[in-house]
Amino acid sequence: ELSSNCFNYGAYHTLEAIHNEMDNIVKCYPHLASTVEIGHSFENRSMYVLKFSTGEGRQRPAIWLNAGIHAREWISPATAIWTAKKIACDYGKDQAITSILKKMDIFLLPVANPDGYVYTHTHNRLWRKTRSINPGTTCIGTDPNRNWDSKFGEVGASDNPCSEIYHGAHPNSEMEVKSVADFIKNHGKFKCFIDLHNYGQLVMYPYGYTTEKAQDADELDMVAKNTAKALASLSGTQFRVGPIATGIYRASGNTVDWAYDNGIKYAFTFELRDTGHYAFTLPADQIIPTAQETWLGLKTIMEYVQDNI
Ligand code: PAY
Ligand code: ZN
Repeated sequence: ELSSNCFNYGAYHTLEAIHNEMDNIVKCYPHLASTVEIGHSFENRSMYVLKFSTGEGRQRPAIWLNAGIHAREWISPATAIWTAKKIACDYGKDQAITSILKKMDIFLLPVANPDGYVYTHTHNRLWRKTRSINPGTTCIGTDPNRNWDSKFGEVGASDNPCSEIYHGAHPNSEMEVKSVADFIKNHGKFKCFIDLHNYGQLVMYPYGYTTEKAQDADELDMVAKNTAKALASLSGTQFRVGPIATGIYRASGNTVDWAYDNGIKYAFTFELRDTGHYAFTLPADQIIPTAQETWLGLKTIMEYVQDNI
């Protein structure tokens, strides 16, 4: 059922193809799905979001699924677009997603860094950052996962525009980051934010900017452990669990720390397959298995959120 049209979910796609497939999903499921353009990138590409909602009028509590903030992490947008189709197909059939969508809306941004993503197709497969111009240097781009307004410019971010972890000139200097932050603040009812990266096989939660425990760390750790368990149940893929700062390294100004410090308690970041063998160039034959196992993890979090808000 996941290949009912010509889009091949088991292949990596260009930005244009992903945006087209988002439109197709809306055409096939007009009562469930719609698109929202939340802004534009530095090079004026669309920040294109799929909204899944069964509620009329009234603004429901919501979940944000974020993917492709790092350009080279291709498995992230590929998993996201598969997930979009899965949500659409399973609504009304699968009890869990049906009941989640009775209470909450889901917003999914498959390519949060469209300029970088295009650049990985046209110039450099391993580009990570945005493509914004930095005054006074020929080095291009900011790390959008260091550009959020949460302990901006502290540990684990660089003030050197040539660095892969350059934090940018100021918080939200990247239009891509600002678009998401503004949309979420204006909406006001987001309860969950999940950011998809690779690689490493980890389910993490705040904080990245400090090794001090977040107030809800015990609860988030429990949810993350259940998420990793659900994920492994499909084909045994092992995910480690912990806060970002100790699970991987310290990273200030990151996405989910910002979400958490802005009242979105259920903030998680996934590092999808693998553990480093193929790393960013995960073969396409792993897209569907990765998306399928990730889906079990995402559903675990979303069901928990539904029951606890
Ligand atoms: O997922 O937010 C997170 C943790 C911090 C990530 C970061 O921005 O540095 C971790 C890296 C990522 O997915 O971007 C890990 C990968 C393997 C990398 O590029 O080092
Ligand atoms: Zn990343």
